[in-house]
Amino acid sequence: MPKNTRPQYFNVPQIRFEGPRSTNPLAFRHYDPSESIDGVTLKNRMRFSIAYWHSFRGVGGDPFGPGTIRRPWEEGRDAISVAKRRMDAAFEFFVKVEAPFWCFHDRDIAPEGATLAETNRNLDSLVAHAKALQKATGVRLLWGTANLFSNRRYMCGAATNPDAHVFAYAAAQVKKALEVTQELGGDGYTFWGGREGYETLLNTDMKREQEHLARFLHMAVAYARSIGFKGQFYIEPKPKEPTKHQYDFDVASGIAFLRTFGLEKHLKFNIETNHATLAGHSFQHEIEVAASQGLLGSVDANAGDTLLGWDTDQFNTDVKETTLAMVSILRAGGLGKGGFNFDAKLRRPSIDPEDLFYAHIGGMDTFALAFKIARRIIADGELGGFVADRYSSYDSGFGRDIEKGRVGFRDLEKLVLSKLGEPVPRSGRQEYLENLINRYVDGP
Ligand code: XLS
Ligand code: NI
Ligand code: NI
Repeated sequence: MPKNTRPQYFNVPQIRFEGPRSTNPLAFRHYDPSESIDGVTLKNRMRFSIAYWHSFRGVGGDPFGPGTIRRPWEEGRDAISVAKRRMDAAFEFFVKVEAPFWCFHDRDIAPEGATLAETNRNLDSLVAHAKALQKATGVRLLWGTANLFSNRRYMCGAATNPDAHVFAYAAAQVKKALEVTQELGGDGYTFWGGREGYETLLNTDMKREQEHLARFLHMAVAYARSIGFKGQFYIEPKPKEPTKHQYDFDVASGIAFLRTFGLEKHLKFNIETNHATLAGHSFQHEIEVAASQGLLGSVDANAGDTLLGWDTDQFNTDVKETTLAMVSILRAGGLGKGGFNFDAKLRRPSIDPEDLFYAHIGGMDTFALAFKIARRIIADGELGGFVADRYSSYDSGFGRDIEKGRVGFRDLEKLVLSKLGEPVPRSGRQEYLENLINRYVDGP
């Protein structure tokens, strides 16, 4: 990456890889961006991305009080020049932590104006600024998206709003967001449900709302293709929050939704760890469900808190959780045009600019280490071999006939009565396998 010649906003040096023994808190221990593994550098393999909304718009506010985080570049009266300075700071950060990608919502980067036309003009001026910064630094856009949930007009949803006027407004907003994503060379575009869900069925026509959401997605895909956008579309499931019941509850219900409305050819899943756990699933479970249908797309790399029932969006430092997820990701052939986007935020008392560095260094190191461990687990073959052996009765004979649909209940009854008799139970060896995983996680 070319040297950043702009004014420096962070009093932190370029973060370097120093190896697992390093005790420098401002160094990578596992993420060596230039390390080539299986012919691909870690930088190109992990495709780490910084989420603009959390790291450059989040100020630590919660329902009990306003933000605690104050950044020097936020001072000033002219919203557009503040937005530009903020973006300069953001790109300095991306370069310093060697993140090759970023992600943003339209409204993260530019303020809304009094009319949609004015809002679009504001966005255009920040997109021009972003384009120059991308060119100067080599940082690219992993995916774009639109904020269809903060403004009051979207209080009852965007595509699922009972008022067609709001649907139309959201369509106009997403049209522009797609153009902007295309302009910045984005590799993808994400639809997270936002307020697409409901609080009470007393005032909701659920069937109609779901049909409207599907119609909206078809329109978005058609428009994007018409302007030559070749990126991947993602749907990001979440079971609850902000609405009590979100329509994209989890990957399984998302698959049913996509298939019902003929959208499965156009969208894959962007899976967020914290959304998985809020839905009562593990991160790995959601990845497996998507991968089993060839619909694994990208990852919002964060973690929830098992003791709290909301979307805490923390940086993930759990090597075991990420390793298991990574095993499933690698077996599925990786993320393709997707990446690991740190949709994660600092805790409210983590108010210093350095905290942004510690947070991302920890997240990057954890996922890079998980990748290396998962790769060894797969290469050694013991785990995979165990599972293959467990299902081997389906590889030949009547087991194969079952899988191929060559036998029915009559044949199988005959077989059991005449030949097979009582099955011999075999241990599932869960504890043995848990120890096996620990050997990799704790081991050299
Ligand atoms: C919120 C979502 C959101 C999406 C992008 O819970 O995770 O941040 O990733 O709109
Ligand atoms: Ni997310
Ligand atoms: Ni989240």
